[in-house]
Amino acid sequence: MGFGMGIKKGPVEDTSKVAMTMKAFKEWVLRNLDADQDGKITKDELAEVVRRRGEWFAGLKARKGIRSADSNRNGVVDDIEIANLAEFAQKHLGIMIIS
Ligand SMILES: [Ca+2]
Ligand SMILES: [Ca+2]
Repeated sequence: MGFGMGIKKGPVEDTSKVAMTMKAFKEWVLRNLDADQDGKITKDELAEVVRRRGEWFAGLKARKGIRSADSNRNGVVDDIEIANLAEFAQKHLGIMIIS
């Protein structure tokens, strides 16, 4: 077992990737990212979870993540857009989506 999964900066609590299905991922997002439980993920909610993982530039990364996932351009990731966060989650949240 080595460190072949990419370079991590800063204090990282858990470097292992958690594998989950897309369905489980959506539930995870709503449970862990949606702090105010309104079914939408805002930039601040996304930034908070990135920050908690010890990544730098959490706000910046969150803004980029929201922008790429926000298909209907209303500034937040809606329930139906959560699947679009999969790539972000694999990059920044240590999650691996399996189908
Ligand atoms: Ca929310
Ligand atoms: Ca949206």
